[in-house]
Amino acid sequence: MLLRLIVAGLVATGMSAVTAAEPARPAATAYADILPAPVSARAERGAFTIDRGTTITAAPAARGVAEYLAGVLRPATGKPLPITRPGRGGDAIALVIAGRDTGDESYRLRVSGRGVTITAGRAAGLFAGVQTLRQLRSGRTIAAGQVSDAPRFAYRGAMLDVARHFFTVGQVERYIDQLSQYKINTLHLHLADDQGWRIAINSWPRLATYGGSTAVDGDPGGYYTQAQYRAIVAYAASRYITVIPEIDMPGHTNAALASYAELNCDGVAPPLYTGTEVGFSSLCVHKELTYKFLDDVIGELAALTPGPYLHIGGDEAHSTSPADYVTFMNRVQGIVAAHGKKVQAWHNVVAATPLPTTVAQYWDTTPDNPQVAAAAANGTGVVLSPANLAYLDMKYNPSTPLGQDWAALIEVSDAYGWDPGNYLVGAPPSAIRGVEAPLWTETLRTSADIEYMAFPRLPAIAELGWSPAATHDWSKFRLRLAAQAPSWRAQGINFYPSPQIPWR
Ligand code: IFG
Repeated sequence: MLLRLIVAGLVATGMSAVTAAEPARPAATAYADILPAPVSARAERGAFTIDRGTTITAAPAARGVAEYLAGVLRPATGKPLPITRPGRGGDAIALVIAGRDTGDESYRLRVSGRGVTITAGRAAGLFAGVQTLRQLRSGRTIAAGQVSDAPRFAYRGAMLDVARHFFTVGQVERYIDQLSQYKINTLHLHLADDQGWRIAINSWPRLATYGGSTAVDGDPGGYYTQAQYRAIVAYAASRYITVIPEIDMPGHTNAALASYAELNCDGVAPPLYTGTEVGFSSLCVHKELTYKFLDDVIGELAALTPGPYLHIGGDEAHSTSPADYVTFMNRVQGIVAAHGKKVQAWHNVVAATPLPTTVAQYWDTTPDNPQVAAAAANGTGVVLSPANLAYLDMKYNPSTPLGQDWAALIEVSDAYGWDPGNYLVGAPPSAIRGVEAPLWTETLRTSADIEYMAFPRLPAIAELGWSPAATHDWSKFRLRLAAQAPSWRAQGINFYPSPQIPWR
C-alpha cells in the first residue's frame, strides 16, 4: 500500500516511478549519426575509454594531425594524452599513414576496447578521420565500430564575403574550425568588392588603407595585413583547408576605383560606397594601367596563396560592355597564369574563353544553362553554388531577420534536396568538381550572424559534397543533423533551430 502511494506520488510530480523505470533507451548508435554520412559504418559491441595511460601515436608525417587531435581531446577529457612514436604498446589512439595514397581524404577508422586506429594514405585523410572520431566520442568513451570513408567530390567549399562587412582573423578562424568539422576543404574568401578592399597590397597601399576603411551601412571597415592574411592561410592549412582568395573584377570594383583616381577611365575617383546595389562599377578595360595594376595585385596575391587557384570574380559586370568583358577576362586569365596560378571565376566567365584549367563557379538559379553546359562539355570544370539552393545568405523563411531573398527562401530541406552529380543539365558528370556554399554579408556583422545563416545549412551542403549519392535520404539526414545540436550548443554555435529538424 505504502509503495503504491509513493509511486502515485512520484507519478503525480511527473517523476518516473523509481521501481517502474523502463529499460534505458539504447543510445542511438553514434555510427548512424556521423555527418557527412560515410561510405560505410558499423557499430560493434564495447567501447574504448580514454584514460590516464592513453597515448596518441603518430609517425612524424602525422604529427600535425596528432597535435590537433590532442588539442581537442585533452581539454575535453582532462587526460594527458601524450603523443608518442608508434609501437609503444598500451592503449592508444593510433594515426597511421599507410596503404595507397588515393590523393583525397579517404580513411579507415577502427575502435575496439583496446584502442583506436585511423589509417589513411595521407595526412588529410587522417584529419577527416579525426573529425569522424570527434563525433563518435561521448565524454571519455568512444563506441566500438568501424568506418570506411572517402569523399564523393574533391572540391567541398564555403565562401565568406569579408568585403561587404569585414570579419577579423579570429572570426574567420572560428568559421574555419566550424567548416573543418564537416570535412569542408576549401575556403573562398571574397576579399574585395564595391564596399571594401580587405587585403593589403604593398604596391598599391591605398586599396586597403582607404578602400578598406568602410563597409555596408557605413559600418566599421578593416583589412588584413599580409602577415594577418598569412596567419589565416596557415590556420586553414592546419585544418586541411585550402584558401582561394577572390578579387572580383571587372565589376564590383568601386573600392579600388575610389582609392586610385588614375584607375578610372575619366581619371576621377568615385566616392567610397556603403550601399548594397551591384553592377554599377567597372575597371577601365582599355587603359594599360589597369593591367599593370592587376599584374601587381595578382602577383602579390599569388605569393600569399599556397593553393593552385586565384578567383577573379567576373559576375554582374553590368557596366562593362559584353565585348569589353570578353577582352578583359581573356587578358586577366593570362595574367593569373603568368603568376603560376589557375583561375576560378563566377560562371559568367564562359562568355569569354576560359583557359583549359579555368574553373567556373555556377551561381545561377536554374539547372538549365546551355552556355555553361557547353563549356562543361568542352572541358571547363564546374563548382556548383546554385543561388537558390546553396546561398547561405538567403533567408530560411519570410521572417528570418537576416539575409536576402532574391534567389529563394532556403530551408534546410531545400539546401539538402538536390544532387550535385546530376544537377547541371547537359554537363558531363566528369566536369563537376564539387560544391560550395557562399555566405554574402550585406546583412551580417558578427560570428553569431554567420552561424545563424550557416547552421544547419552548411552541413547539408557539406554532406552533398562528401557523401555517396546512395546515402542521400532526407528522413535520415534530418536525424543526423539533430544529433549535431548538443555539440553546436557546447561550442556556442548560434544555429537556426529549423522546425524541420527534431533537435536533440
Ligand atoms: N549576387 C552577387 C553578390 C552578392 C549576392 C547576394 C554573386 C556571384 C548577390 N554576385 O552572387 O555580390 O551581392 O546574395
